[in-house]
Amino acid sequence: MKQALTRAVSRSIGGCQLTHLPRTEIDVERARRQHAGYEAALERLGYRVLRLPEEPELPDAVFVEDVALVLDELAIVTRPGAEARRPEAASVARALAEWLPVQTMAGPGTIDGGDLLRIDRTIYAGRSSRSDEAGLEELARHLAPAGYRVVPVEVRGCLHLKSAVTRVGPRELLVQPEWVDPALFEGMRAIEVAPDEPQAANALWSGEAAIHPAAHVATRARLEERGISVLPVEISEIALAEGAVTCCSLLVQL
Ligand code: CIR
Repeated sequence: MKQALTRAVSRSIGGCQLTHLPRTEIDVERARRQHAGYEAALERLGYRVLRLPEEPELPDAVFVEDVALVLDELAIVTRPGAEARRPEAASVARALAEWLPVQTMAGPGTIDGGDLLRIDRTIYAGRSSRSDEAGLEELARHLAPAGYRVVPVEVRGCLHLKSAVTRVGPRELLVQPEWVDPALFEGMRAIEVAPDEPQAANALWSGEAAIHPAAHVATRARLEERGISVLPVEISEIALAEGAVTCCSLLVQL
């Protein structure tokens, strides 16, 4: 069974962490409608969606991807780089523990799940303003016994590794080459985002199709030309909080 874990948009999302965007007003009800559309897209791809209740005091809690890495045999609960986001982790850990063994990072290092890109048994880990060397080392210690290797990757100019690159096929990556070097990903073919859509590299691939922000039409055309089926979702309001499509769910294969 394919399970997706999400969390309702917080009424306080307007107070979210921002790194590369100026603060603008976020319409909570519109963000919630868009989030429901995103969950409907997950359901169309065969996922059963479990939505955790809203965390009214945690503005970024909708971005559940950042607090865990879910693999086939275990989940690692991360220690997010932004201190204000650390209280998001406990409730996600409890939900994941219903499905698979959970290990929790002890620190002092930090990792945001948005910096972790899994390709088979390799976890590419972005060194970013959120994920540091000690965090990457601790992650590697948790994952080595299960047979995963952690490969550090330099990213520049964006929040997370998965702002710059995501998987969109068995051997295909969607890449923003200004933010990460596509040559770092062994055995993978890069599809570049359209030049006038720098934010378009974040897609959520299910194995059959990719959920992708509706606004990035030129990049969508590039994906479709390569035979990748795309499910466009409207996430303009969520994007104002520097969120995209991978960050709003954790996918569990049961
Ligand atoms: C943050 O800066 O932490 C949130 N406002 C956005 C997090 C987006 N997460 C992701 O792309 N994995």
